[in-house]
Order: sequence, then structure tokens, then C-alpha cells
Amino acid sequence: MSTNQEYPGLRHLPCVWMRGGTSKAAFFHARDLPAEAEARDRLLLQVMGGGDPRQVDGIGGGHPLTTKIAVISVSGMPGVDIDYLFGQVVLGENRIDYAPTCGNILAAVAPFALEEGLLDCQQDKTRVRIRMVNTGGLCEAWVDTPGGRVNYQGGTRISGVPGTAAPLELHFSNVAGSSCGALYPTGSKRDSFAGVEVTCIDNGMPVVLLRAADLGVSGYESPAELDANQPLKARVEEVRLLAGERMGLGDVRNKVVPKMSLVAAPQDGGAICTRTFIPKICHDAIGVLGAASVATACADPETICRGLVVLPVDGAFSVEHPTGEFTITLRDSGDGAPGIALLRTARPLFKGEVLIA
Ligand code: NQM
Repeated sequence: MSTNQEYPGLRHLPCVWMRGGTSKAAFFHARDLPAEAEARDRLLLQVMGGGDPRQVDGIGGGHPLTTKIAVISVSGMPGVDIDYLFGQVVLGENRIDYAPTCGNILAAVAPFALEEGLLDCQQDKTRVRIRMVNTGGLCEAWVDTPGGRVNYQGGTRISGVPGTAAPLELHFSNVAGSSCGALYPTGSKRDSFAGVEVTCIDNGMPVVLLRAADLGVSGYESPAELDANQPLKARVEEVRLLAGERMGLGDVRNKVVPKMSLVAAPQDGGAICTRTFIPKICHDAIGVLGAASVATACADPETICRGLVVLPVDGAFSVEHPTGEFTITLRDSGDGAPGIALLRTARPLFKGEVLIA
């Protein structure tokens, strides 16, 4: 943090605003932030716009997918390059939830680390090994670096983002039970809460899967239609509170996990169709690790997806969502829970200093 010749009455904090997949976050070097968590969060909340749901006095975007924070440092852990701490600013509540990680924002971590000189680019492709500090999970990111520079141009299209960009491969391993301690945290592949049959799963993200039809909807509605359906949302939240407790997450009233995925038969050649509450509003697409958990449940014939899922022949599960689809490739990781591979795109949008009054 510094003051400056310009705007001398304000504090200046280096920041890069990045798109990772279908989300956006403010990226900071851990070295630029207070070491003490309370002081750090006070500062970050001021930066993002505090408890105001519109975040008009900060740089947050007033939506859960655009009010995210990433704190980055070189890792001290053997076999790991970069530590990534994720923070979800909870809209309207003036607090940051560190319970989950975020796979979309993770897609932007490797480009940030390379551009900011935290490690060197290799020729053609650069591997960056990232530790998700929130959950302890590991991810290997492969970045396009022709001539030793990060390339952002390319032909890769991801649903929910206009245009095309350079591909960024993400390989996750050992993320089963990331937050809950077990792939099926309740000890069962099917449970019933408030009269609704569900599958609770955590392969990188705690998710509760519910059949849309069991809740009186088709599962093909738009996010706006589902968000306007107050009785549905109340029912989903009732199930979430009970499921969260049984998943070992405690009282989840004030937590953004577990996510709630309504599932239905695919409509567009995919494996399954989803509408995901994250958890208070419906996602326009689906989160990265959320989709990984859904795909993992689809691959298991004992979950509630049975009868809805169309199994792919090659392990590549196309998870349909409101703005397209997300392909998750499941790989044998040798430890009983599938490893995950997927493609994202990412890029820096703005680099500068945020000003704090
Ligand atoms: O599940 C939204 C997002 C996410 C999280 C959410 C994510 C993930 O789209 O790994 O990416 O579920 O809150 O950014």
C-alpha cells in the first residue's frame, strides 16, 4: 500500500482485474495486503464496496460472479508453484466467505503469476502448479506461452463468454472431499431431506443434486424464471440447510456452500441438464468445480442422476446449463475418485491501483 504524488489523500493498492472463465475477480499479491486476516478483510471490503449490494462505492460488480477476490503468492510447498486464496464477497453483508474455492477464478491465476513475474514462462506451454489454499486441493494449469510470453488470442470458445481466446487447460487431482472430507460426505449416495431425494457430493465443490421434476419445475427454465419462483427457492434453501449440516459443513445459513444443482435429462446432446443455485441466486452457467462434482455424480449409477443422464463414451461429460454447456473430462486418478480435466479461457482486463478513502 502506498500514497502517491497523484491523489495524495488516498491510499493506493496494486490490483489486477481479471476474467477467469465466466467470472471476474480483483487479484492482489499477498505481499501487498496486511498479514492479519481481519485487517486484510476490512481493506478488501472497502476496495470491493462493503455491504452495499450495488457496491457503488467500490469496484465489485454487484453480482456474486463479479465480486470475487484472489490473493496470490509464491508457494512454500514442495511441488507447488503458486498459492491461491479465494474470497467470495457476500453481497449486502460486508463479509468475505473463504469456505469455498472457485475454479473459474483459478483459471486466471497462472496468467497473473506469469505476467507478474512470480515464475518464468517456458517455451510454447508453461505448467503452473497451483494450491487452492481454501481447500488444500491442487491444480495443474497449462498456459499457452509461445516465444516465452503469455498468449491470450486463440480459437477456444467457452459458453457464457463472447468470442474466442487461447485455451487454458486445468487438471485437478485429489479434490475429492475438498471441503467435506469425503466424496459422498453423508456416507450415502442418496439421501432425503424435507421429502426431497438428493445426492450430496464433493469432488472439488460441495454440491447437492436434486431432480428438478421433484420440485415441480422442468429444469429448463431461465435463471430469471427460477429466481422469481420464491416457493421453489424457499424449498431449495430448506433442503440446503439440512444437507449442509449432514455434509459436515455445519450451519450453512451464512455460507455460500453447498451449491444446489437442479438436474434434468439433457436437451442438447449433453450428459445432463443443470440449473444451479450458488446458493441464493441461479447461476447463468455453472461453476467449474461445481460442474466437476455434477459430472462425477453423473458417472455413478447409484446417484439420483440415474435415469436422467446420457453417459458419454469417452469420459467427457457435457454438463448443460442456461447459456450452453461445460465439458468435464473425468480421469482415473487411482485413488477412487475421478481426476478432472477441463478447458477455460482467461485474461487480464485492467491493471493499476485501487484507491481507498
Ligand atoms: O464451482 C460460482 C463461478 C462459481 C464457482 C459459484 C466456480 C466453481 O462460476 O469452481 O467456478 O458456484 O459460486 O465462478
